Amino acid sequence: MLDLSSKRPQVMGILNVTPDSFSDGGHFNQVDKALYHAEQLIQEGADIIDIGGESTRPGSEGISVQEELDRVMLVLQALRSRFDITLSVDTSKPAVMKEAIAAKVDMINDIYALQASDALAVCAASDVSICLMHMLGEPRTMQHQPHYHDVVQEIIDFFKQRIAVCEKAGITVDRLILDPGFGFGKSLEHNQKLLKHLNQLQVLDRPILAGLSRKSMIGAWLGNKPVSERLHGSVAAALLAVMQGACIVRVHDVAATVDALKIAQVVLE
Ligand code: 9MG
Repeated sequence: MLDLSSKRPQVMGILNVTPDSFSDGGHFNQVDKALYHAEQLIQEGADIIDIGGESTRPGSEGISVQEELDRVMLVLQALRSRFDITLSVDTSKPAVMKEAIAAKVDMINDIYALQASDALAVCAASDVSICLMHMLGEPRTMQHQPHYHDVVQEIIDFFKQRIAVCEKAGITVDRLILDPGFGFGKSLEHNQKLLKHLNQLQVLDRPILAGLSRKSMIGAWLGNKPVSERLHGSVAAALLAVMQGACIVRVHDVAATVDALKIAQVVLE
């Protein structure tokens, strides 16, 4: 389970282990490349590493259980044996959750908030922390005209319901971390409203995780900048999320985010 007793916000470094994540002309195998990247994230000050084998980008198609296990498990096992760091696996598949839990993962990060059948049972039989994320629809179609009457309130209602379902399944509330799912079935306006009013999620009395790093809304808010030019905007968004009560920020650019959060801590303490 995650230790969130530190007053400092935690930085979760993103470790994508999808085939397109590392391109080096084929000099190293995928596991070595992932380990090298993880080591960099740790040196830059990451508190948590989030390992993901399946793309969740808008429009992306899913992969099979076996494919995801092949991508994630060797990396998870190697990281567990080499580094003393909190490890999370980003998955929605109960079979992957089960294997990751057996390999001593600390947290399951589920963009489907344990809605796959068996996901609740698999997590209930363990003591890992669980990040429940809100998403409207599924990655393939989620950006097709998402609609809410009140995006913040509807996300709060969704979490109230998911927390009740988790508790009924035997998952104690102290294991839950909540994430409003920036960019997951949300328009630019929804994302803006959500970031501005993120502190309202504190009514749920659970730690909040926010992931805005390099996402398309950052590019749009900067006047349509490509992914390669979204660093500064991503850092600003992470800082805003923390100032609105987020305890964990999920980011690609760990060093820059850690520095920005240190400044906030010194000044706002
Ligand atoms: C896997 N993944 C991609 N974006 C994410 C986000 O914003 N939050 C969480 N929890 N997972 C994410």
